[in-house]
Amino acid sequence: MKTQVGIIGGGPSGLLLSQLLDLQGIETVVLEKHSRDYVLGRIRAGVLEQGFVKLMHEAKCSARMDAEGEVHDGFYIAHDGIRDRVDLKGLTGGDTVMVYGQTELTRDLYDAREKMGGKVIHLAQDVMPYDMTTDAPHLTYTKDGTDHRIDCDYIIGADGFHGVSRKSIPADKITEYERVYPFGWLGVLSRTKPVSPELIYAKHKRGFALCSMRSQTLSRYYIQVPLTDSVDDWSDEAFWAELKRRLPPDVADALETGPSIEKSIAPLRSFVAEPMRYGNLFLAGDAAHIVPPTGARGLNSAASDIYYLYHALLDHYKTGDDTGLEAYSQKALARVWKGQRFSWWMTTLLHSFPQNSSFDNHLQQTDLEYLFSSEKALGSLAENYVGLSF
Ligand code: RFL
Ligand code: PHB
Repeated sequence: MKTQVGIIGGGPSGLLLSQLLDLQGIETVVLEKHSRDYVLGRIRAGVLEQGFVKLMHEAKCSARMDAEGEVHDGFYIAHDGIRDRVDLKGLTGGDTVMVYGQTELTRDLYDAREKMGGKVIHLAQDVMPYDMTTDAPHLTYTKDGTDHRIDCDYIIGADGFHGVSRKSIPADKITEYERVYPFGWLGVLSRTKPVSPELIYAKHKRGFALCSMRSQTLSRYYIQVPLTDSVDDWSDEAFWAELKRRLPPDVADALETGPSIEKSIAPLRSFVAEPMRYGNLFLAGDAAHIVPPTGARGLNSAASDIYYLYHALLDHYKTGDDTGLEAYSQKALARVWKGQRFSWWMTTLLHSFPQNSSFDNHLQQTDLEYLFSSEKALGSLAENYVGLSF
């Protein structure tokens, strides 16, 4: 098989790029290791910034998101038994975020690809990129016991943190920066009414907690847990009891509980690989960088990669101009690092760190007091949360 752009990974990054390029008449093939149901079964992001929403419009698959997604003008930070509101709209002069689940967004992208007859190959095993430093790179994979080869102009590594793309770059050609946090997030999805119309990020000495949602009948809650915990250690009852302990009393009293329909633990990690290009292999999204979910930046950082890559490939195919491709890594990384800084800061501000000294804890508390005493500090938080411009 031959195509122009071979994409490894059928998550949001790979599907969005494929959809955008196809709309411009540029051929793509997406190779996804798992089944469609498996990909849609992963419960991940919930908050999208405006830049992402605009890209979904450009990709012509925003109808359901526009109808069912919720626009949020702000969120709360709970601490010391109270809630302080971050007025995103007021602080940024009109910017908001969209609450729409990654599962639904991925489903919309799959549907859009299917409608256009896009090639998305599921259950593609042992995908490998070859000859990335030549003008004729190719991909190989196995499906149903048969070996396949795809020749392409460019390969896009959009296969997430554990994918094969980044790992296929020689170690001396890539630098990795990493911070691993000594805790994870235990997440629960439940068919209950969200406790608050806006998200609540809660700082508590027992650990961080987050009240989020997917719709007015579907709630998503998280609590900080030690890395040594497993899902089996947490019955639904234990989860709800611990969540309540970490919320202000009025919020805890209003919390509607119910059986979990999904429960999982995600470790927290900051990670960046530089550069995001090796010859004609370009990395995008979680394949190149990971953030702790505290600032809701992960999927949104992927969106800016896709934006830069889409325009760079468009320039190449439409006008023969390669300056966008040459500048891709540098441009994408400049924004990625700002997302890293913000996610690290939000994580540091709101979590309980087992190794912290009393001095560290004082600084953390002061950081929070400063935040809610300064419009400028709040403005900076809001500007980053709604997403810096691409
Ligand atoms: P994905 O979604 O990991 O998709 C990669 C795809 O590649 C496939 N794959 C392969 N395919 C072929 N061959 C191989 N060798 C392959 N290896 C892997 C995988 O099966 C998969 O389908 O990466 P992508 O597309 O870059 O998207 C990134 C986002 O998924 C991620 O950044 C966000 O989910 C992060 N995130 C959040 N981001 C936000 O912007 N806002 C949020 O509110 C938010 N909340 C979250 C989050 C992530 C979380 N977890 C579980 C890590 C909340 C959580 C709990
Ligand atoms: C979510 O709803 O899953 C979610 C929301 C905000 C975050 C992280 C996760 O910062």
